[in-house]
Amino acid sequence: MDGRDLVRAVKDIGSERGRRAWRAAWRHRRADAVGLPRRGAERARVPGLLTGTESRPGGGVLRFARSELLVRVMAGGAVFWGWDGAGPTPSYAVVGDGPEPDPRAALEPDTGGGWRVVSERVTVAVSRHGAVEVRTPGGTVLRREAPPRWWEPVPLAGEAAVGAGSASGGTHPTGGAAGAGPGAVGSGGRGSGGGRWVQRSEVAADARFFGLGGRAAGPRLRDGAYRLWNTDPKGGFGPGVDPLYLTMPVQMVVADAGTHLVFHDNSWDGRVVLREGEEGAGSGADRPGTSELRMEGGPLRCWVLVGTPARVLQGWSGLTGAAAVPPEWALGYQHARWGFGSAAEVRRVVEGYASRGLALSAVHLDIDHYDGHRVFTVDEEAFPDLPGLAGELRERGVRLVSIVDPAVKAGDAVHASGLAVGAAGAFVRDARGEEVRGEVWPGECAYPDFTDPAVREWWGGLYEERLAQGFAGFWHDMNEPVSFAPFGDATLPRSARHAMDGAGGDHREGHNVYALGMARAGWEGLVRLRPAERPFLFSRSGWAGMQRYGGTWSGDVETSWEGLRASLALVLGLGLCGVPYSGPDVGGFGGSPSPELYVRWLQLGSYLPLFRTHSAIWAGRREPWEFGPEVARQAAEVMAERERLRPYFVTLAHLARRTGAPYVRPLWWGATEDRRLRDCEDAFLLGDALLVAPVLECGADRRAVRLPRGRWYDTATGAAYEGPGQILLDAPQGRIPVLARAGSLLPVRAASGGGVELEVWAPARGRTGGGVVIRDPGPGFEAGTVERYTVRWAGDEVVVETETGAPVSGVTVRGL
Ligand code: NBV
Repeated sequence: MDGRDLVRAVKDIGSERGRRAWRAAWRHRRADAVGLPRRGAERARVPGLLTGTESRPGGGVLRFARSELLVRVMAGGAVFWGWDGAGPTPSYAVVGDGPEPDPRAALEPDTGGGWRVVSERVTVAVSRHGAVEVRTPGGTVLRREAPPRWWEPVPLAGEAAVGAGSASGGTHPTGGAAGAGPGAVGSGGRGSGGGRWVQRSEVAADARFFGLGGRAAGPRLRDGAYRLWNTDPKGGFGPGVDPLYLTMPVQMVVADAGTHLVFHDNSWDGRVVLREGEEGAGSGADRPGTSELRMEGGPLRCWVLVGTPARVLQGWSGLTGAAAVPPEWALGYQHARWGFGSAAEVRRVVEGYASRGLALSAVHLDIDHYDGHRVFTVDEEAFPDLPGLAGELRERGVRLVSIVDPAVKAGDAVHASGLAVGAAGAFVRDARGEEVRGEVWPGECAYPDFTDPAVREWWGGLYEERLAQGFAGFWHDMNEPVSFAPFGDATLPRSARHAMDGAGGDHREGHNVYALGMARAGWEGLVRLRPAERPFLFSRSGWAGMQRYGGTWSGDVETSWEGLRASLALVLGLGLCGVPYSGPDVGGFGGSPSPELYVRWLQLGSYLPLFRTHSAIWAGRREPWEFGPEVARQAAEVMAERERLRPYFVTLAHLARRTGAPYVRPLWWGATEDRRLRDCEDAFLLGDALLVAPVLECGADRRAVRLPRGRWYDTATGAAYEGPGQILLDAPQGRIPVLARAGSLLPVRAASGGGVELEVWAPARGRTGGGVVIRDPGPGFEAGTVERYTVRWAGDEVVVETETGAPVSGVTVRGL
């Protein structure tokens, strides 16, 4: 117990809930004491020298004295390698059976006694000691992974040297072939035991790291240690807090020589220590950047994608699945609150927006609308006719969204229905077969095992009750998963058992994919229940591949200027990990923002995919009119502009699904060669057309904006600026600087009526431009049609044409 734990513990013991949390934490500690393998004497191992090779489709297997390595280049250019039997599947991240091997790629000898696989986009070279290099087709090294190191138990007297024991020196509870190497996993990943391993990599001295899921300290991940263990930080977070709810072993690395994404497909607890390199360090030689990944177990298997950021993310979405497109209404402004308290208060707030002409798309009900905080119930006294309320709101164009917590109160009806699932019931059990109980809002709770397909099916069916109550969207919370704990880890015991989709495993492996399974259960259930509608689902926790089922949000970001900055870092970082739809609690979760901070947050939030105000039950209000008339006026402008841009958000949502490109992109997206952009963290691109430069400093009334190459128009004044370079723009409280790229075209909502019209920003003279538009194809799963337009000068006029050269009229041309 550290100092923080102690303070927490003393505070908690005073209440009934606190006492129960104490008991739960002790139970968890005891469960682990008996259920987890003990770590005995271990020794560090490396693969040793290369002894032989064998060709396989897309590459081959390389045998070393103590290990073997499978290298495979896939059609489309993704590269996979796995140690000691680790194959690409089964995997919680990769869709289906994964891509096919590239038939043209073959293992061939490399210099220095190593071997390589050459493909159109990338070369992978393996040294005779087991170092793996990823090179561009031109031969530049993007990443060099040193031979891995792993720890295996020192065999007890009388035991065979390899494969006889687990990390404990005894039989591993998962039955995996622990001790045989870093990826000793039997069938290739799931259900593996395996010991600890470490993988050290080098990247170019100029490289910058991004990603690793949602990190408050990003988007550029500076020197430091980043843990891979989904965690509720408790009490809100600012930039110094790590890890948060949603971690992923996914790194995007940007360097002069090229961009690559690396994914270590392993859901166990781990730590990544990053150190940026330095050019001309010490004696003038470059010091490379380093990334050291230490995992507590699980397979050592890795994917690498190389190319431009757009290409890399396209490959990533091919590998891990296309992003769900939110329904059109989920791209509008949404209002959440923990503590509406009654249907009357919901009506009052909705009326407040309507009477001021402020567009409101959805209202989110938090756990206070449940009966006794129990999931899939309604407090009938406070919300006597929820379907009626939902219908009434729906007529005003406002959808109702429900929070859904995974923990089920022990003994209630949902619990009873879960107990009837399969032979053993739906809930996570400990190593002795007892149901694991934790303490959450409703009291003592059980936890559905979302790694069991039968449990997912049962859980998905429960959304029928929510749909019947009139809810149109779902907000998954507390799914790290959380069990309140005055000390130790506020989650399930690590020894708790999970089905792991048939492979069997424990919470050390199941923890990070728990929320991913919950998202899948919810998504698949909703698709079954309402086959004609795309579900709206977003989840606090998750893992690689979660975009298939929806998005995420910041969680309890603190109400402060640091919290505001962290909100942007999260959205950018998640987008680079393939999760394009997210956004913060506008105003921060737990406090009362000053009017200035509130407006700045609203301005930023209005350019992010999920645009939602939210706050804790104890926190100040978030309705714009609560901050005085000036803020109300400024907020009205912000919200009107979001409405105007809604068709653009629709296009971006569909493009994210088709191409993997996030709506919100770092400034270096199309210009990775500009090093200053790599370090620029206070602005972003929204699609191809807009550059948004939010004000993130208290008291600022202007700000510096770094521009990528090309001409940019200040959308407020129409003034043109030439990039690359830095400009200074006025940004009084009522204004967020937004620039439009010359030549860009974007769909906007027509001023009159709800139609869509095209807005074009004049190309520089002698240049052309263009853009794509995808209109909302309705609430179902239709892909929508891609309309392509070109923009060019014809004499003194800017003309817009369709793909077939037909002129398009009624376009607003700006920047002339
Ligand atoms: O359900 C209450 C809150 C919710 O409002 C918030 O958005 C979540 O991140 N929830 C966390 C649980 C309690 C937080 C103290």
